[in-house]
Amino acid sequence: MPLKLFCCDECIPERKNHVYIKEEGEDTTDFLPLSNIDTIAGSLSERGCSYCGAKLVIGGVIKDCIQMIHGPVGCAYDTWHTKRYPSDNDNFQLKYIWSSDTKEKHIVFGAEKQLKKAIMEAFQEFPAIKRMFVYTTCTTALIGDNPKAVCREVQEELEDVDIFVVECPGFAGVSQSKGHHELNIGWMRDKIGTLEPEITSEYTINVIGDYNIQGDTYVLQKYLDKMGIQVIAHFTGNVTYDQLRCMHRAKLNVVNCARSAGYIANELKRVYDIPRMDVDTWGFEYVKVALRKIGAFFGLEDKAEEVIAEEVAKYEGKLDWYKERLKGKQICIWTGGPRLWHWTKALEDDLGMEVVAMSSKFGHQEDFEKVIARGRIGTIYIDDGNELEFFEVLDNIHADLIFTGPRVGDLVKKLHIPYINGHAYHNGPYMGFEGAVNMARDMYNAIYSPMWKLAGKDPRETDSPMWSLTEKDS
Ligand code: CFM
Repeated sequence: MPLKLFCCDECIPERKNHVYIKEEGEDTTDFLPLSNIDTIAGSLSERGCSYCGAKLVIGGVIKDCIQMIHGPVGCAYDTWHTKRYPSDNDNFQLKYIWSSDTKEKHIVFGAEKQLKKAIMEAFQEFPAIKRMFVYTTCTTALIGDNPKAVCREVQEELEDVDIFVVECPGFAGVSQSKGHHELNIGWMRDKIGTLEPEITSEYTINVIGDYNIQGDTYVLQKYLDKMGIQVIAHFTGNVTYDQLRCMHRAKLNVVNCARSAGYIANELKRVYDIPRMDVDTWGFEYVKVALRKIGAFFGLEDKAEEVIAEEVAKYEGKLDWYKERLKGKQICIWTGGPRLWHWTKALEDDLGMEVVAMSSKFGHQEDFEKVIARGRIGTIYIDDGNELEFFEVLDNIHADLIFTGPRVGDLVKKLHIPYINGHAYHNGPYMGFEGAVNMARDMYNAIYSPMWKLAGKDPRETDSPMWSLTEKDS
Protein backbone atom coordinates (compact mmCIF):
# COMPACT_ATOMS: atom_id res chain seq x y z
CA MET A 1 0.00 0.00 0.00
CA PRO A 2 2.42 2.71 -1.14
CA LEU A 3 0.84 5.79 0.32
CA LYS A 4 2.97 8.84 0.61
CA LEU A 5 3.00 11.66 3.10
CA PHE A 6 4.72 14.69 1.64
CA CYS A 7 7.10 16.58 3.96
CA CYS A 8 5.00 19.71 3.45
CA ASP A 9 2.00 17.85 4.87
CA GLU A 10 3.55 16.89 8.21
CA CYS A 11 1.04 19.05 10.07
CA ILE A 12 -1.90 17.54 8.13
CA PRO A 13 -1.04 13.82 8.17
CA GLU A 14 -4.48 12.85 6.84
CA ARG A 15 -3.20 13.96 3.44
CA LYS A 16 -1.31 10.69 3.33
CA ASN A 17 -4.52 8.91 2.34
CA HIS A 18 -4.80 11.05 -0.79
CA VAL A 19 -1.42 10.37 -2.36
CA TYR A 20 -0.56 7.07 -3.97
CA ILE A 21 2.43 5.76 -5.86
CA LYS A 22 1.75 2.72 -8.00
CA GLU A 23 3.96 -0.31 -7.47
CA GLU A 24 4.53 -3.45 -9.48
CA GLY A 25 1.74 -5.98 -8.97
CA GLU A 26 -0.60 -3.48 -7.31
CA ASP A 27 -4.16 -3.38 -8.44
CA THR A 28 -6.93 -0.97 -7.69
CA THR A 29 -9.01 -3.57 -5.85
CA ASP A 30 -6.32 -3.54 -3.12
CA PHE A 31 -6.08 0.16 -2.70
CA LEU A 32 -7.22 3.54 -3.96
CA PRO A 33 -6.42 7.00 -2.64
CA LEU A 34 -9.37 8.66 -0.91
CA SER A 35 -11.28 11.04 -3.15
CA ASN A 36 -14.49 13.07 -3.41
CA ILE A 37 -14.50 13.86 0.30
CA ASP A 38 -14.10 17.12 2.21
CA THR A 39 -10.84 18.97 1.71
CA ILE A 40 -8.68 18.63 4.82
CA ALA A 41 -8.53 21.84 6.82
CA GLY A 42 -5.11 23.40 6.32
CA SER A 43 -4.69 22.11 2.77
CA LEU A 44 -4.96 24.95 0.28
CA SER A 45 -7.26 23.22 -2.16
CA GLU A 46 -7.39 23.96 -5.86
CA ARG A 47 -11.02 22.91 -6.07
CA GLY A 48 -13.89 24.99 -7.35
CA CYS A 49 -17.37 25.31 -5.91
CA SER A 50 -20.63 23.67 -6.83
CA TYR A 51 -21.96 26.80 -8.55
CA CYS A 52 -18.82 26.94 -10.67
CA GLY A 53 -19.27 23.30 -11.71
CA ALA A 54 -22.80 24.03 -12.89
CA LYS A 55 -22.23 27.41 -14.53
CA LEU A 56 -18.68 27.57 -15.78
CA VAL A 57 -18.37 23.96 -16.86
CA ILE A 58 -21.78 22.96 -18.26
CA GLY A 59 -24.55 25.58 -18.37
CA GLY A 60 -22.42 28.51 -19.47
CA VAL A 61 -21.46 26.71 -22.68
CA ILE A 62 -25.03 26.82 -24.06
CA LYS A 63 -25.01 29.36 -26.83
CA ASP A 64 -28.42 30.96 -26.89
CA CYS A 65 -29.55 31.74 -23.40
CA ILE A 66 -29.25 34.38 -20.73
CA GLN A 67 -27.06 33.24 -17.84
CA MET A 68 -28.58 34.82 -14.74
CA ILE A 69 -26.54 34.42 -11.57
CA HIS A 70 -28.69 34.98 -8.50
CA GLY A 71 -26.24 36.33 -5.97
CA PRO A 72 -23.61 38.99 -5.37
CA VAL A 73 -22.02 40.28 -8.54
CA GLY A 74 -18.65 38.60 -7.95
CA CYS A 75 -20.03 35.11 -8.57
CA ALA A 76 -21.05 36.26 -12.04
CA TYR A 77 -17.85 38.10 -12.79
CA ASP A 78 -15.60 35.25 -11.75
CA THR A 79 -17.28 32.80 -14.10
CA TRP A 80 -17.48 35.15 -17.04
CA HIS A 81 -15.16 34.93 -20.00
CA THR A 82 -12.65 32.64 -18.29
CA LYS A 83 -13.22 29.47 -20.27
CA ARG A 84 -12.67 29.13 -23.99
CA TYR A 85 -15.73 27.48 -25.47
CA PRO A 86 -16.69 29.22 -28.73
CA SER A 87 -19.96 28.90 -30.63
CA ASP A 88 -21.12 29.40 -34.19
CA ASN A 89 -23.42 32.31 -33.26
CA ASP A 90 -20.64 34.79 -32.72
CA ASN A 91 -19.93 33.62 -29.18
CA PHE A 92 -22.99 35.07 -27.49
CA GLN A 93 -22.32 32.93 -24.43
CA LEU A 94 -18.81 34.30 -23.99
CA LYS A 95 -19.76 37.94 -24.27
CA TYR A 96 -22.36 38.36 -21.57
CA ILE A 97 -23.18 37.44 -18.02
CA TRP A 98 -26.06 38.63 -15.85
CA SER A 99 -26.37 38.99 -12.12
CA SER A 100 -29.21 39.85 -9.75
CA ASP A 101 -26.54 41.81 -7.85
CA THR A 102 -27.76 41.06 -4.34
CA LYS A 103 -26.67 43.38 -1.53
CA GLU A 104 -26.91 43.47 2.26
CA LYS A 105 -30.52 44.71 2.25
CA HIS A 106 -31.56 41.70 0.13
CA ILE A 107 -29.89 39.36 2.58
CA VAL A 108 -32.05 40.89 5.30
CA PHE A 109 -35.32 41.27 3.41
CA GLY A 110 -35.04 38.60 0.69
CA ALA A 111 -33.78 38.84 -2.88
CA GLU A 112 -36.67 37.37 -4.85
CA LYS A 113 -38.01 40.73 -6.03
CA GLN A 114 -34.50 41.71 -7.05
CA LEU A 115 -34.21 38.49 -9.06
CA LYS A 116 -37.50 39.09 -10.83
CA LYS A 117 -36.47 42.62 -11.70
CA ALA A 118 -33.15 41.40 -13.09
CA ILE A 119 -34.83 38.69 -15.17
CA MET A 120 -37.34 41.11 -16.66
CA GLU A 121 -34.62 43.62 -17.49
CA ALA A 122 -32.46 40.97 -19.12
CA PHE A 123 -35.27 39.72 -21.37
CA GLN A 124 -36.13 43.31 -22.29
CA GLU A 125 -32.58 44.17 -23.23
CA PHE A 126 -32.18 41.02 -25.34
CA PRO A 127 -35.58 40.60 -26.95
CA ALA A 128 -34.33 37.94 -29.37
CA ILE A 129 -33.28 35.65 -26.51
CA LYS A 130 -36.10 33.59 -25.06
CA ARG A 131 -34.21 31.10 -22.92
CA MET A 132 -32.56 31.53 -19.54
CA PHE A 133 -30.54 29.64 -16.94
CA VAL A 134 -30.85 30.88 -13.35
CA TYR A 135 -28.23 29.72 -10.84
CA THR A 136 -28.43 30.03 -7.09
CA THR A 137 -25.29 30.89 -5.12
CA CYS A 138 -24.25 30.55 -1.46
CA THR A 139 -25.93 33.77 -0.39
CA THR A 140 -29.29 33.34 -2.05
CA ALA A 141 -29.54 29.72 -1.00
CA LEU A 142 -28.70 30.57 2.61
CA ILE A 143 -31.44 33.20 2.88
CA GLY A 144 -33.95 30.71 1.50
CA ASP A 145 -34.99 32.41 -1.72
CA ASN A 146 -37.24 30.40 -3.99
CA PRO A 147 -36.03 31.19 -7.53
CA LYS A 148 -38.20 28.47 -9.03
CA ALA A 149 -41.34 30.26 -7.90
CA VAL A 150 -40.02 33.55 -9.29
CA CYS A 151 -39.26 31.92 -12.64
CA ARG A 152 -42.68 30.27 -12.83
CA GLU A 153 -44.22 33.70 -12.34
CA VAL A 154 -42.05 35.20 -15.09
CA GLN A 155 -42.90 32.37 -17.49
CA GLU A 156 -46.60 32.96 -16.92
CA GLU A 157 -46.24 36.68 -17.51
CA LEU A 158 -44.00 36.54 -20.56
CA GLU A 159 -45.41 33.29 -22.04
CA ASP A 160 -42.81 32.80 -24.79
CA VAL A 161 -39.81 32.33 -22.52
CA ASP A 162 -38.41 29.16 -20.98
CA ILE A 163 -36.27 29.25 -17.83
CA PHE A 164 -34.25 26.55 -16.10
CA VAL A 165 -33.21 26.93 -12.48
CA VAL A 166 -30.10 25.20 -11.10
CA GLU A 167 -29.93 24.94 -7.32
CA CYS A 168 -26.17 24.91 -6.96
CA PRO A 169 -25.02 27.00 -3.99
CA GLY A 170 -21.25 27.04 -3.79
CA PHE A 171 -21.13 25.28 -0.45
CA ALA A 172 -23.11 22.24 -1.65
CA GLY A 173 -20.91 19.18 -1.98
CA VAL A 174 -17.14 19.03 -1.66
CA SER A 175 -16.19 20.45 -5.06
CA GLN A 176 -17.49 21.56 -8.45
CA SER A 177 -18.46 17.94 -9.02
CA LYS A 178 -21.67 18.52 -7.05
CA GLY A 179 -22.67 21.29 -9.47
CA HIS A 180 -22.24 18.95 -12.43
CA HIS A 181 -24.53 16.48 -10.70
CA GLU A 182 -27.19 19.05 -9.84
CA LEU A 183 -27.32 20.40 -13.37
CA ASN A 184 -27.46 16.91 -14.94
CA ILE A 185 -30.25 15.67 -12.72
CA GLY A 186 -32.19 18.93 -12.80
CA TRP A 187 -32.12 19.16 -16.59
CA MET A 188 -33.24 15.55 -16.89
CA ARG A 189 -36.08 16.12 -14.44
CA ASP A 190 -37.33 19.47 -15.75
CA LYS A 191 -36.48 19.81 -19.43
CA ILE A 192 -35.71 16.62 -21.31
CA GLY A 193 -38.75 15.41 -23.22
CA THR A 194 -40.41 18.83 -23.37
CA LEU A 195 -39.69 19.32 -27.08
CA GLU A 196 -39.47 17.04 -30.12
CA PRO A 197 -36.54 17.30 -32.54
CA GLU A 198 -36.63 17.11 -36.30
CA ILE A 199 -35.13 13.74 -37.18
CA THR A 200 -33.03 13.74 -40.34
CA SER A 201 -31.16 10.43 -40.06
CA GLU A 202 -31.97 6.96 -38.83
CA TYR A 203 -28.74 7.14 -36.84
CA THR A 204 -29.14 9.54 -33.94
CA ILE A 205 -26.88 10.19 -30.96
CA ASN A 206 -26.18 12.62 -28.17
CA VAL A 207 -22.54 13.50 -27.59
CA ILE A 208 -22.28 13.86 -23.82
CA GLY A 209 -19.46 15.51 -21.87
CA ASP A 210 -17.80 17.62 -24.56
CA TYR A 211 -17.77 21.37 -24.03
CA ASN A 212 -16.33 22.63 -27.32
CA ILE A 213 -13.12 23.76 -25.68
CA GLN A 214 -11.44 25.74 -28.46
CA GLY A 215 -13.55 23.95 -31.05
CA ASP A 216 -13.51 20.29 -29.93
CA THR A 217 -17.19 19.92 -30.79
CA TYR A 218 -16.65 21.07 -34.38
CA VAL A 219 -14.06 18.33 -34.88
CA LEU A 220 -16.36 15.60 -33.57
CA GLN A 221 -19.32 16.97 -35.51
CA LYS A 222 -17.32 16.80 -38.74
CA TYR A 223 -16.59 13.08 -38.28
CA LEU A 224 -20.19 12.29 -37.36
CA ASP A 225 -21.54 14.26 -40.32
CA LYS A 226 -19.33 12.23 -42.62
CA MET A 227 -20.71 9.03 -41.12
CA GLY A 228 -24.28 10.23 -41.69
CA ILE A 229 -25.04 10.38 -37.97
CA GLN A 230 -27.36 13.08 -36.62
CA VAL A 231 -26.33 14.61 -33.31
CA ILE A 232 -29.52 15.50 -31.45
CA ALA A 233 -27.54 17.45 -28.84
CA HIS A 234 -24.00 17.97 -27.70
CA PHE A 235 -24.09 18.15 -23.93
CA THR A 236 -23.14 21.02 -24.03
CA GLY A 237 -20.67 22.18 -26.72
CA ASN A 238 -22.07 24.71 -29.23
CA VAL A 239 -25.60 23.64 -28.34
CA THR A 240 -28.93 25.44 -28.04
CA TYR A 241 -31.21 25.23 -25.04
CA ASP A 242 -33.92 23.63 -27.16
CA GLN A 243 -31.62 20.99 -28.65
CA LEU A 244 -30.90 19.85 -25.11
CA ARG A 245 -34.62 19.44 -24.45
CA CYS A 246 -34.74 16.83 -27.22
CA MET A 247 -32.07 14.47 -25.89
CA HIS A 248 -34.63 11.72 -25.27
CA ARG A 249 -34.87 11.05 -29.01
CA ALA A 250 -31.30 9.80 -29.54
CA LYS A 251 -30.69 6.10 -30.09
CA LEU A 252 -27.30 6.20 -28.41
CA ASN A 253 -25.49 8.33 -25.86
CA VAL A 254 -21.80 8.69 -26.59
CA VAL A 255 -20.06 9.80 -23.39
CA ASN A 256 -16.65 11.45 -23.27
CA CYS A 257 -16.44 13.24 -19.90
CA ALA A 258 -18.02 10.61 -17.70
CA ARG A 259 -17.32 12.64 -14.57
CA SER A 260 -19.27 15.77 -15.42
CA ALA A 261 -22.03 14.16 -17.46
CA GLY A 262 -22.20 10.44 -16.79
CA TYR A 263 -25.26 11.15 -14.63
CA ILE A 264 -27.43 12.37 -17.48
CA ALA A 265 -26.40 9.41 -19.63
CA ASN A 266 -27.42 7.07 -16.81
CA GLU A 267 -30.75 8.84 -16.37
CA LEU A 268 -31.46 8.66 -20.11
CA LYS A 269 -30.77 4.93 -19.91
CA ARG A 270 -33.02 4.49 -16.91
CA VAL A 271 -35.95 6.53 -18.17
CA TYR A 272 -35.74 6.19 -21.97
CA ASP A 273 -33.63 3.04 -22.28
CA ILE A 274 -31.02 4.77 -24.42
CA PRO A 275 -27.74 2.83 -24.27
CA ARG A 276 -24.60 4.54 -22.95
CA MET A 277 -21.30 4.14 -24.78
CA ASP A 278 -18.18 5.56 -23.13
CA VAL A 279 -15.41 6.67 -25.47
CA ASP A 280 -12.20 8.70 -25.44
CA THR A 281 -12.31 11.56 -27.94
CA TRP A 282 -8.76 12.70 -27.13
CA GLY A 283 -5.79 10.69 -28.43
CA PHE A 284 -4.99 9.57 -31.99
CA GLU A 285 -5.47 5.85 -31.38
CA TYR A 286 -8.37 6.33 -28.98
CA VAL A 287 -10.35 8.30 -31.56
CA LYS A 288 -10.06 5.41 -33.99
CA VAL A 289 -11.51 3.13 -31.34
CA ALA A 290 -14.29 5.63 -30.58
CA LEU A 291 -15.35 5.93 -34.22
CA ARG A 292 -15.21 2.16 -34.69
CA LYS A 293 -17.41 1.62 -31.64
CA ILE A 294 -20.00 4.12 -32.85
CA GLY A 295 -19.82 2.64 -36.36
CA ALA A 296 -20.31 -0.89 -35.01
CA PHE A 297 -23.36 0.18 -33.00
CA PHE A 298 -25.19 1.40 -36.12
CA GLY A 299 -23.71 -1.01 -38.67
CA LEU A 300 -21.73 1.86 -40.16
CA GLU A 301 -18.33 0.18 -39.90
CA ASP A 302 -17.37 1.10 -43.46
CA LYS A 303 -18.17 4.77 -42.93
CA ALA A 304 -16.08 4.81 -39.75
CA GLU A 305 -13.14 3.25 -41.60
CA GLU A 306 -13.47 5.84 -44.38
CA VAL A 307 -13.31 8.72 -41.90
CA ILE A 308 -10.37 7.12 -40.09
CA ALA A 309 -8.45 6.50 -43.31
CA GLU A 310 -8.98 10.05 -44.50
CA GLU A 311 -7.92 11.61 -41.20
CA VAL A 312 -4.96 9.29 -40.65
CA ALA A 313 -3.67 10.15 -44.14
CA LYS A 314 -3.85 13.83 -43.25
CA TYR A 315 -2.39 13.78 -39.76
CA GLU A 316 -0.32 10.65 -39.07
CA GLY A 317 2.84 12.03 -40.68
CA LYS A 318 2.58 15.20 -38.62
CA LEU A 319 2.09 13.25 -35.41
CA ASP A 320 5.13 11.10 -36.22
CA TRP A 321 7.26 14.21 -36.63
CA TYR A 322 6.36 15.31 -33.10
CA LYS A 323 6.70 11.80 -31.72
CA GLU A 324 10.34 11.75 -32.78
CA ARG A 325 10.92 14.87 -30.70
CA LEU A 326 8.66 14.16 -27.75
CA LYS A 327 9.30 10.51 -26.97
CA GLY A 328 10.80 9.94 -23.56
CA LYS A 329 9.76 13.38 -22.30
CA GLN A 330 8.31 13.32 -18.81
CA ILE A 331 5.17 15.24 -17.98
CA CYS A 332 2.65 15.90 -15.22
CA ILE A 333 -1.12 16.26 -15.59
CA TRP A 334 -2.75 18.31 -12.85
CA THR A 335 -6.34 19.00 -13.89
CA GLY A 336 -9.87 18.13 -12.77
CA GLY A 337 -9.89 14.35 -13.01
CA PRO A 338 -11.05 12.74 -16.26
CA ARG A 339 -8.29 14.21 -18.38
CA LEU A 340 -5.85 12.19 -16.32
CA TRP A 341 -7.28 8.90 -17.53
CA HIS A 342 -8.15 10.17 -21.00
CA TRP A 343 -4.64 11.47 -21.63
CA THR A 344 -2.06 9.39 -19.76
CA LYS A 345 -2.05 6.29 -21.94
CA ALA A 346 -2.85 8.23 -25.08
CA LEU A 347 0.30 10.33 -24.66
CA GLU A 348 2.32 7.22 -23.93
CA ASP A 349 0.99 5.20 -26.85
CA ASP A 350 0.74 7.99 -29.41
CA LEU A 351 3.93 9.86 -28.57
CA GLY A 352 6.07 7.68 -26.31
CA MET A 353 5.91 10.17 -23.45
CA GLU A 354 5.91 9.29 -19.75
CA VAL A 355 3.35 10.73 -17.34
CA VAL A 356 5.15 10.84 -13.98
CA ALA A 357 2.69 12.67 -11.70
CA MET A 358 -1.04 13.28 -11.86
CA SER A 359 -3.33 15.25 -9.62
CA SER A 360 -7.12 15.34 -9.74
CA LYS A 361 -9.11 18.12 -8.13
CA PHE A 362 -12.42 16.34 -7.79
CA GLY A 363 -12.24 12.88 -9.39
CA HIS A 364 -14.30 10.17 -7.71
CA GLN A 365 -13.31 6.59 -6.97
CA GLU A 366 -14.12 5.47 -10.52
CA ASP A 367 -11.80 8.12 -11.95
CA PHE A 368 -8.92 6.89 -9.79
CA GLU A 369 -9.69 3.30 -10.78
CA LYS A 370 -9.40 4.30 -14.42
CA VAL A 371 -6.34 6.48 -14.10
CA ILE A 372 -4.36 4.05 -11.96
CA ALA A 373 -5.28 1.18 -14.28
CA ARG A 374 -4.09 3.17 -17.30
CA GLY A 375 -1.14 4.89 -15.59
CA ARG A 376 2.44 3.81 -15.11
CA ILE A 377 4.25 2.09 -12.25
CA GLY A 378 6.06 4.65 -10.10
CA THR A 379 3.77 7.50 -11.11
CA ILE A 380 2.42 9.71 -8.31
CA TYR A 381 -1.40 9.93 -8.14
CA ILE A 382 -2.80 12.76 -6.00
CA ASP A 383 -6.34 13.61 -4.97
CA ASP A 384 -7.14 17.28 -4.32
CA GLY A 385 -3.49 18.33 -4.45
CA ASN A 386 -2.24 21.63 -3.08
CA GLU A 387 0.49 23.91 -4.34
CA LEU A 388 3.08 22.96 -1.73
CA GLU A 389 2.65 19.33 -2.71
CA PHE A 390 3.13 20.24 -6.34
CA PHE A 391 6.42 21.93 -5.57
CA GLU A 392 7.54 18.93 -3.54
CA VAL A 393 6.67 16.63 -6.43
CA LEU A 394 8.85 18.78 -8.67
CA ASP A 395 11.75 18.42 -6.22
CA ASN A 396 11.51 14.67 -6.46
CA ILE A 397 10.88 13.97 -10.12
CA HIS A 398 12.03 15.37 -13.41
CA ALA A 399 9.29 17.07 -15.44
CA ASP A 400 9.75 18.44 -18.96
CA LEU A 401 6.23 19.86 -19.08
CA ILE A 402 3.13 20.28 -16.95
CA PHE A 403 -0.50 20.33 -18.00
CA THR A 404 -2.34 22.45 -15.48
CA GLY A 405 -4.32 25.67 -15.06
CA PRO A 406 -2.89 29.15 -15.54
CA ARG A 407 -2.52 29.78 -11.80
CA VAL A 408 -0.26 26.83 -11.02
CA GLY A 409 1.14 27.13 -14.54
CA ASP A 410 2.51 30.57 -13.85
CA LEU A 411 4.14 29.30 -10.68
CA VAL A 412 5.90 26.41 -12.41
CA LYS A 413 7.11 28.75 -15.14
CA LYS A 414 9.06 30.52 -12.42
CA LEU A 415 10.88 27.23 -11.88
CA HIS A 416 11.61 27.30 -15.62
CA ILE A 417 9.34 24.39 -16.36
CA PRO A 418 6.96 24.91 -19.28
CA TYR A 419 3.26 24.50 -18.74
CA ILE A 420 0.32 24.04 -21.06
CA ASN A 421 -3.20 24.99 -20.12
CA GLY A 422 -4.67 21.58 -19.42
CA HIS A 423 -8.17 23.01 -18.99
CA ALA A 424 -8.73 25.50 -21.81
CA TYR A 425 -5.73 24.42 -23.99
CA HIS A 426 -3.04 26.64 -25.51
CA ASN A 427 -3.92 26.31 -29.21
CA GLY A 428 -6.70 23.74 -29.53
CA PRO A 429 -8.85 21.96 -30.38
CA TYR A 430 -7.21 18.91 -28.81
CA MET A 431 -9.91 16.37 -29.64
CA GLY A 432 -9.85 14.10 -32.66
CA PHE A 433 -6.94 13.35 -34.97
CA GLU A 434 -6.09 16.96 -35.70
CA GLY A 435 -6.46 17.71 -32.00
CA ALA A 436 -3.85 15.09 -31.11
CA VAL A 437 -1.47 16.84 -33.50
CA ASN A 438 -2.31 20.27 -32.04
CA MET A 439 -1.60 18.97 -28.56
CA ALA A 440 1.72 17.48 -29.69
CA ARG A 441 2.63 20.76 -31.42
CA ASP A 442 1.86 22.77 -28.27
CA MET A 443 3.99 20.40 -26.18
CA TYR A 444 6.82 20.58 -28.67
CA ASN A 445 6.70 24.38 -28.79
CA ALA A 446 6.61 24.59 -25.00
CA ILE A 447 9.47 22.19 -24.35
CA TYR A 448 11.75 23.37 -27.14
CA SER A 449 11.11 27.09 -26.80
CA PRO A 450 14.42 29.02 -26.88
CA MET A 451 12.93 31.19 -24.14
CA TRP A 452 14.03 28.59 -21.56
CA LYS A 453 17.68 29.33 -22.34
CA LEU A 454 17.11 32.95 -21.38
CA ALA A 455 14.80 32.26 -18.46
CA GLY A 456 17.65 30.95 -16.31
CA LYS A 457 19.87 33.96 -16.94
CA ASP A 458 20.30 36.73 -14.41
CA PRO A 459 20.98 39.94 -16.34
CA ARG A 460 23.05 41.23 -13.41
CA GLU A 461 25.65 38.53 -13.93
CA THR A 462 28.68 40.18 -15.50
CA ASP A 463 29.20 37.45 -18.08
CA SER A 464 25.65 37.81 -19.30
CA PRO A 465 25.67 39.22 -22.84
CA MET A 466 22.56 41.24 -22.04
CA TRP A 467 24.33 43.01 -19.16
CA SER A 468 27.59 43.73 -20.92
CA LEU A 469 25.68 45.26 -23.79
CA THR A 470 23.90 47.68 -21.47
CA GLU A 471 27.15 48.61 -19.71
CA LYS A 472 28.94 49.30 -22.96
CA ASP A 473 26.10 51.47 -24.18
CA SER A 474 26.03 53.61 -21.09
FE1 CFM B 1 -14.93 16.91 -17.58
FE2 CFM B 1 -14.13 19.06 -18.58
FE3 CFM B 1 -12.64 17.56 -16.90
FE4 CFM B 1 -14.75 18.89 -15.98
FE5 CFM B 1 -13.21 21.00 -15.17
FE6 CFM B 1 -12.77 21.19 -17.81
FE7 CFM B 1 -11.20 19.64 -16.24
MO1 CFM B 1 -11.11 22.27 -16.07
S1 CFM B 1 -16.01 18.81 -17.65
S2 CFM B 1 -14.12 16.93 -15.55
S3 CFM B 1 -15.04 20.34 -14.29
S4 CFM B 1 -13.20 17.16 -18.89
S5 CFM B 1 -13.33 22.68 -16.40
S6 CFM B 1 -13.85 20.83 -19.71
S7 CFM B 1 -10.69 20.93 -17.84
S8 CFM B 1 -11.24 20.69 -14.41
S9 CFM B 1 -10.55 17.49 -16.28
